[in-house]
Amino acid sequence: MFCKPCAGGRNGHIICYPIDSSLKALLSSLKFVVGKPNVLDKDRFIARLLEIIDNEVHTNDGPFVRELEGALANYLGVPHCVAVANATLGLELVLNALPRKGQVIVPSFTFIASAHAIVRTGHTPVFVDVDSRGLIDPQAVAAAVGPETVAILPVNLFGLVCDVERLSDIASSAHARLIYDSAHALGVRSNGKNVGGFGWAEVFSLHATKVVSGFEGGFVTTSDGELARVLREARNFGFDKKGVIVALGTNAKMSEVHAAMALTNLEKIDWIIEHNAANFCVYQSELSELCALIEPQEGESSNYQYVPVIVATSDLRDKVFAKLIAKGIAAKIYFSPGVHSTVPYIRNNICRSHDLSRTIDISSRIICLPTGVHVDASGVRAIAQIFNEALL
Ligand code: T4K
Repeated sequence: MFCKPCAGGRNGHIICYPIDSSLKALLSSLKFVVGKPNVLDKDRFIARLLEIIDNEVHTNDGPFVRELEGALANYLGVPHCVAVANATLGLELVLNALPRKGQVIVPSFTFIASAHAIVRTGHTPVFVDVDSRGLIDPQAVAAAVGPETVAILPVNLFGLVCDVERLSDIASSAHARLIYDSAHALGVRSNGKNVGGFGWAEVFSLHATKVVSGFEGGFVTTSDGELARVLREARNFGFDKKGVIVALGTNAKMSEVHAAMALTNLEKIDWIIEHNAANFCVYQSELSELCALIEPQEGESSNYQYVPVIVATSDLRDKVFAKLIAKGIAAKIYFSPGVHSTVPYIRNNICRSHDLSRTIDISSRIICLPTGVHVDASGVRAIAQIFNEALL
């Protein structure tokens, strides 16, 4: 038994679950796992791998990276797609491209990377609260914008979509850039429009746990050609097309192996989303009325890669989590605590200036249940049964 200080649990709270230091050992001991990678065509990936070896181009804007960028731009209907090593670096590159340093408004209820990227690029995060589904609250954003605001960074959490219209209006009147953290939202649509086409830029993750895995990886979409050029230079140490150093760049390039994996899985995205959607329907019908599944709203279509559920109290949430783990079901507590109350933010006094009561409440009661290609309807029923029993 390994006690992990709160990847899952309230601030300062400790939950014990059977984790070995090796992920392999963990996975073999568990039946259903939040974040188990979706991989559907191993042969096609291996064929591409052999091609990479024969090509002798392993990285540095190779043919698979270009093919992936083209395929993603086409799938999302966006003019520019820039592949990067991961979404965290994608966020950093976009934030570095802002015309000046200042405040960036961000929800506290998010993965830590959304906020770290802001701080690591010399900006100051201003944490605001979320709505009842855990998405940034536009009213809170409107109250928080000011002369120091350089950007608003909403998060399309769990493959749900923020209120893009209101956020766009607020950003334009505040002369602030709108940068979406869409790490969870590949394949998601809002009122017929693909996520990827909103704001100044959107940043997606291709991490192993996401709907489309590239092992690791990410990409930025934008309709701003100048931003796309800056990002391409910045991901490659600051070299321009002619090989001249024109910027203080970094190494955020995607390798050919990562691109080949992402491309192979992207070819199956429709199938994966249909499968996740079917699992979600079973969760909807099987989960007890004593909890609330966070669902897409009318006009929204999710990729259903996350199954977030709000439980009545934090004690009950912890009880359900422990019971699931004991039964070999690796649920996850995404996200707790809110970023504003994690150690580095408290230590550096970047905590809370605005009301974050919904963040505190949701993060103490949320739990995410397994889905993905390794879970089918009978698996969902088994998970729901254990979940429901633990609620009683
Ligand atoms: N913005 C948002 C809103 C995000 O959620 C994220 C990342 C980012 C930005 C940054 O994206 P990247 O820079 O990563 O591209 C995981 C992921 O590491 C992270 O990518 C993700 N969000 C976050 C929500 O989840 P952890 O700490 O939960 O990772 P870990 O290792 O516990 O894995 C989660 C589960 O997945 C486990 O139950 C085991 C399973 N798993 C994981 C891996 C890596 C597997 O079965 N196989 C695997 O290879 O953060």
